[in-house]
Amino acid sequence: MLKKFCSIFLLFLWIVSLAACSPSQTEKNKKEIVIGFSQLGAESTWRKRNTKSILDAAKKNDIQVMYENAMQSQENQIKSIRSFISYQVDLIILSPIVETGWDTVLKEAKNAHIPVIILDREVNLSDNSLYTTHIGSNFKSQGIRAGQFLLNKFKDSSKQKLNIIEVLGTENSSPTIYRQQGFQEIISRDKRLQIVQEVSGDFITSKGAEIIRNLKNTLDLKNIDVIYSHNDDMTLGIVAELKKLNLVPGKDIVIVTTDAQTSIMEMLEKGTVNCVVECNPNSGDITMNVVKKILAGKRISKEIYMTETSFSEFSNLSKLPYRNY
Ligand code: GZL
Repeated sequence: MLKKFCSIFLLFLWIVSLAACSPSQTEKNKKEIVIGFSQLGAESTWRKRNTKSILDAAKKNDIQVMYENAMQSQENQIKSIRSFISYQVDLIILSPIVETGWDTVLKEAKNAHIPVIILDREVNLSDNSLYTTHIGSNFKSQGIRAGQFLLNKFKDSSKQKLNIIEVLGTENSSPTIYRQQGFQEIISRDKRLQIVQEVSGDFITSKGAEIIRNLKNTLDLKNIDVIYSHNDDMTLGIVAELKKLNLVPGKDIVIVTTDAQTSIMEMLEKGTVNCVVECNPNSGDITMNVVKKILAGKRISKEIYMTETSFSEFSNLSKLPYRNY
């Protein structure tokens, strides 16, 4: 009797030990998610933070990422998307350098039954069913915030004309298109605010500096009241060049900039820039949650906006919240 009990007990222990070390059926069924991520480049501090946010969040969620840096080339992005399709990834994340030229390749992704998330910048398509959702900023509201600061800044000014230089980002990209649209809509409410130059700096520090070097030959920068820059990296170049010309940024020329990277927030604290409109690059966690929801067949809204605000010389400069990049 005892012998029989021992053998049954040993058999029971053996079965339990097997179950404990072998993966459960549900774990085996849990297929690893593989996504293709076409990032437009590494042109700015903002972009590098955005890429890190995505890759860190994917790792945290055990999601495999085929990451491709297109180095500012739409052609490279299209090639990457085609390689993701041939690899049969579960989902594609596209951060498009410009708004147009995506219909054909996104049709190929749709025909391959691969869902697409548009990250950060937007796309302009003939058929919006070619992507599941856009996760990014409301760029027009960023331009509006920049313009509203100037309306407030100069509301009591006795000047009859206020000359503005607008330094644009990458042409045909949605941040450039809609920041410009929002800004110009708002400043048109005060006829004294006049844009005297619009120049593209492609979101790059060196081009921001080059713009000032070129403009000083055609404009008397002492007559410029405001520079509105579409991103902080260009502003770093602009500020450095103004100082070489013995112009005091933030005093001689009001500086309004976009992104809110730490180096610029420190400039706001010192009065070197006057207004910082935030553009939030930290979309990794929200994006991975959306990836899992899409692959679980859940409904997703077409537009998911990042939370962001703006800071200025009118903020409590002793308590500025620093962003993590
Ligand atoms: C905006 C993003 C822009 C940033 C720049 O969401 O696409 O591109 O404002 C970046 O810093 O280069």
